[in-house]
Amino acid sequence: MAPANEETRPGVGIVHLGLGAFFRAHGAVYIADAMEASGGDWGVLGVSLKSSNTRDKLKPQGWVYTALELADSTCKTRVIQVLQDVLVAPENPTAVLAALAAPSTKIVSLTVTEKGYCLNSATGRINFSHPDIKTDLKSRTPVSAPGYLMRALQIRKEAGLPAFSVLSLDNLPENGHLAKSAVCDLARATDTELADWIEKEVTFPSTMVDRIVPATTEDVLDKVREMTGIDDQAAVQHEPFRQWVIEDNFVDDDHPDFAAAGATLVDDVRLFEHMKLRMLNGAHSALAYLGYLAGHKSISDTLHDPVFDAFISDFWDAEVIPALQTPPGTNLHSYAVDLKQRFANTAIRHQTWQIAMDGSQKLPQRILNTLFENMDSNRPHRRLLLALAGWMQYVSGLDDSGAAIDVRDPLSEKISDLLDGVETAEDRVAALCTLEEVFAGYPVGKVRPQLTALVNKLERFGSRATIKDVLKC
Ligand code: CS2
Repeated sequence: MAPANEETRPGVGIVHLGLGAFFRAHGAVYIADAMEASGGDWGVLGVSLKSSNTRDKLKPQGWVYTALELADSTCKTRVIQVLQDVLVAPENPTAVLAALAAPSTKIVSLTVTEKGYCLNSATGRINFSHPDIKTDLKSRTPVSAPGYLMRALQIRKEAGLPAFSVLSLDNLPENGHLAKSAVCDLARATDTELADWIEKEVTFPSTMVDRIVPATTEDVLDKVREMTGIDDQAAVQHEPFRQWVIEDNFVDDDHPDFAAAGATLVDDVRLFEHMKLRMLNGAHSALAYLGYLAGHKSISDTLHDPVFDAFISDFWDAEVIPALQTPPGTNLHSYAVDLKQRFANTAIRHQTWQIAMDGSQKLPQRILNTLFENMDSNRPHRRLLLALAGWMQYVSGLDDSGAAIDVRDPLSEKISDLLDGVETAEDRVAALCTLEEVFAGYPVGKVRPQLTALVNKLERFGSRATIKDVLKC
């Protein structure tokens, strides 16, 4: 692909940590639109914190790539040119720190996934026993995202440079506040003056991000080749829908013209985040676990199964919507109708195993908060319990046909140790309920008998039959 003309390239104003497909198909597209509408030096320097794969694919293409938009019966391509360079942190941490500390860097954005914040999920504070955090406390060469942010801010403070804004695009409730906790906790344990400076000078706007972006597959690369004649190894796929609600809280009010790109700037994103995390992501996780157990490969396959279609409408109407406050300008019932259409998009093959990954990091904000709020308020919560039982059955390692499941989760070792030699559904549920990282702070003991009954049914009769049973009552 042809790299953009040197003379028209914008300067770098944003450093992005975690250059996965989601950012390339969502945040980068908003930034491209904002620059097209209103200009500005908002070019992005991407940083991969772990592997060199993305850099290796993008480099020969001059950092330019194709975004493939897939709807049921139409598809479009668009060339995205906002990236100006890509660094691989473990190869050159000094260059990453220099980019973060550059006076031209106004925003550092993040898609490092839930586990990348290195937080203790029960407290929302940094996990000081995390191996990356232990390293970051000892060395000036960081490895974690909070470590890079803290060290870069230390360099900026020492050099008398202004702070930057930290913009999280991860699916976490109040992601800005969590990013702030991670960075400030680490700073406080390193240098209290730095921690005070960060608290005063750095802003951490929370954002709600939404676009379905499954991992790129060979089929996507083939489709792009067929449509454009270009062999683009770094192409990304996405659905037509996109949404970004951003807390309007930037250092010096300096940011791309996000509003011109269609994002919504608000004083408080919490209601939007709750709606999205609990309705979209909660349903995604429920469908991923229960659908996978039933043998469904993708979310659209799962939703085209009438049992799951009925289940998910009921899940929203009976248990999720009643626990939500409506964000301004939104109708939760229409939101559910639109979500179902988005999930049913047959051109998007969002794999159930992909969404099922990292469940220990996702369950609290997607399922558990709603479940235990409903229990507290005497509202129905059996469908949410079934989603949780689905996760328990999934991590136990066998699907409905008896095939082994490859469980990918930062706690997978701990989970398999807990389940080692455990025979009955009752004992499995009891063992999993001891996972502090997932259940601390939730009265999980109170739902253990119901959970056990559901896991038992899942094991004996399979996911579809158990859903039917839950829908009857
Ligand atoms: C999904 C999300 O992988 C997952 O866990 O639920 O990536 C989801 O597709 C996005 O949040 C949609 O905005």
